[in-house]
Amino acid sequence: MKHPVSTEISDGILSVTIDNPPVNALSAAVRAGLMAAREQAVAARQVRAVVLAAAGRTFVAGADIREFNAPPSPPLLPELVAAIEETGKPWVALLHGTVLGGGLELALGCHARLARPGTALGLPEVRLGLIPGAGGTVRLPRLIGALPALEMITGGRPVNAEQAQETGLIDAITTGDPMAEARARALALAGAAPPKGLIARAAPEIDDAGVWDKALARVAAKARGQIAPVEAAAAVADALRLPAGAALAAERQRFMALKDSPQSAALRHVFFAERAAGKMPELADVRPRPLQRIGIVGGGTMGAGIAAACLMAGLPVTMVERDGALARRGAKNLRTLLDGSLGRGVIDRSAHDRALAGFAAGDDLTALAPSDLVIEAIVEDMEEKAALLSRLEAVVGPDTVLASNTSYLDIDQMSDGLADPGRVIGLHFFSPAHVMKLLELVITARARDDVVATGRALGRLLGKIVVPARVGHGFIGNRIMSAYRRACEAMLQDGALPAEIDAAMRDYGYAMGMFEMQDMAGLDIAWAMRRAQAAGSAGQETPERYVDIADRLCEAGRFGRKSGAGWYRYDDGHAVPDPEVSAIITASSARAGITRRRIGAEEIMERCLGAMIEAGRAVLAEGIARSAADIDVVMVNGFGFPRWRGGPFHAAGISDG
Ligand code: 3H9
Repeated sequence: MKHPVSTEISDGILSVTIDNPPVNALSAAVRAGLMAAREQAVAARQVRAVVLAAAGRTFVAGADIREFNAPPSPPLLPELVAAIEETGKPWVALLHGTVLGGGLELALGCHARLARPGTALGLPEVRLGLIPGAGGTVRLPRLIGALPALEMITGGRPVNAEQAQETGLIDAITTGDPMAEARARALALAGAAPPKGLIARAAPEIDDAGVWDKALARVAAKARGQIAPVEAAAAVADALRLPAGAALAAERQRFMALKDSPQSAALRHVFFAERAAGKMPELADVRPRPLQRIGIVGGGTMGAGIAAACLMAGLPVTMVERDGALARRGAKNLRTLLDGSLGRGVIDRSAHDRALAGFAAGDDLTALAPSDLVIEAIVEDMEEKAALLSRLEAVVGPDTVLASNTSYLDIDQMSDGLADPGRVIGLHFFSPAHVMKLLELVITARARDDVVATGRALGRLLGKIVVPARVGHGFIGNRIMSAYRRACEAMLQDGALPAEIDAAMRDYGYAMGMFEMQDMAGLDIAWAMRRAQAAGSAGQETPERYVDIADRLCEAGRFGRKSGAGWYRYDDGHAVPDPEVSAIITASSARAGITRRRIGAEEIMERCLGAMIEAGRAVLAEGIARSAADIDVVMVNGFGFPRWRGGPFHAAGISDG
């Protein structure tokens, strides 16, 4: 096998190239190769300076996460970085792609950093339940200052090349031939005196203790049960007050403890599960159909959200509504979403304007004729959707893929009346569709492989995490969500109150409890669906235990936040427990003949998780989901399950084995 690190000496410069696809992770072999290159730089008298670069799509994207399940093998990364720093000859890192984690720490061991345009740099370790473990918390503050370093290390968000240049993280962005510029910089640094590394610098002073304390408090408040961000902040604080050597040792200790923590194991599980989700070996040799123009029917929240997602990914969209007024409303909805994305800095002005320029809305279905893929996002009604698919089939070309965004309905039944049901798939987006990363790709019974591949290709173009599912009421996520919603409502009838269940879920790590979330989303749609189900139109099994509390709430006009009251009352926008709701709940218990009892937080979460696992097992047994890991990905990315708990199956200690 080719060695992942190669070297070449010319004109006094040792060029070191890392070539370890796909992302040049710092495996043991790469570390050994770099250590050997460092020895070569020391030993070879003609070498005056070193340029470190990487082949392929990126500079080093971090330590090799796959190695984290075993004890590290030498040379260790902190030792390598220190050795590079103390070579006695300057190293210049030439960066491109995503310079992350151990990759950035490696660059911080060098004596100068140049980045090609478009490079992103970050220390995302907290997202894996870790902190930088190779000197990042000690060197970065010495380079860019205490507060910017705290933000990068505890937030985990990468910065772009321009921001990196502003803070001094990189010395320059290359403008011409990057390698020539890096070589010139290396020779310029090669002088009589050995170059000083960042570790030799004094730690920065904190200018304003009040601001610093507030920043630390913000990290703790945002962590919501996660250890890594708090540990990361503590490591940066250590770096400011301890001698460098002691701070490095303290960082390493923290890193090693976190590496073996359940939180990091859970986050690493989700990292790999997300990447495995979209892998569909059966499609390995299947070419997706072209995707140049997307059609969307329906301009409500979902239709507009999907349109925004497509437009922001550079795909032109034609939206069709039932009449001109609705089309104008759809266009307005879309504009609001794009403006919001501009306001949040997700897109810049030119991307915003390009997105708008690629958009058309109207009330004529024939405008969808040139579309490569049409997504219906109309009202959740089988007959209406089935009729729409038939009308679409008459309008579009023979190769156009038709997709339904239904959340629950049987798409096989929906496409029964089509001449070519093999062109139909489900693309189940989550609201807001331009923000949420999850996409359930529903593979209908008759879908052709290239149609499925096209759905997956669209998901990837939109930057979604694509999880394949089969047809079944509520597919993966909503089926499981319904089960634990029922479990929560059963607990209300057994003795708990909404605020107790919500608090237990928040303590577990959810941003919001079940009932706060329902109030936010509105209770009326689910109510209408339950009534439709009761009337038999959705053809779904009835749960064994029906709890009527939500129905009573809706009958009392309590539809959630938007109506000023739901599971809570809203005073000045704040959720307040409402005695009226407690009365509705206790009356329901009495009607069901249940003696109410106190249900503790632990039991609440046990019953929630138990319901998720039971429904998840059914979803697996019926072949609707491929794996427990896929279910974990769905619940984390679509339903607020705390990522650092790894998803319900990981949390319950169940793996695909
Ligand atoms: C760290 O550095 C600790 C140090 O501080 C201290 C050490 C002592 N290792 O995401 P993609 C694989 S912690 C191993 O689909 P993209 C990935 O599994 C690390 N494998 O591509 C996939 O494999 P496969 C800090 C890795 O273009 C393939 O590469 N760094 C690693 O959408 C392609 O990945 C991070 O947390 C890795 N570090 O995104 C960065 N990274 O093809 C984590 C990726 O078999 N990585 N793979 O499924 C990322 O954020 C994204 O992968 C990246 C590329 C942005 C780099």
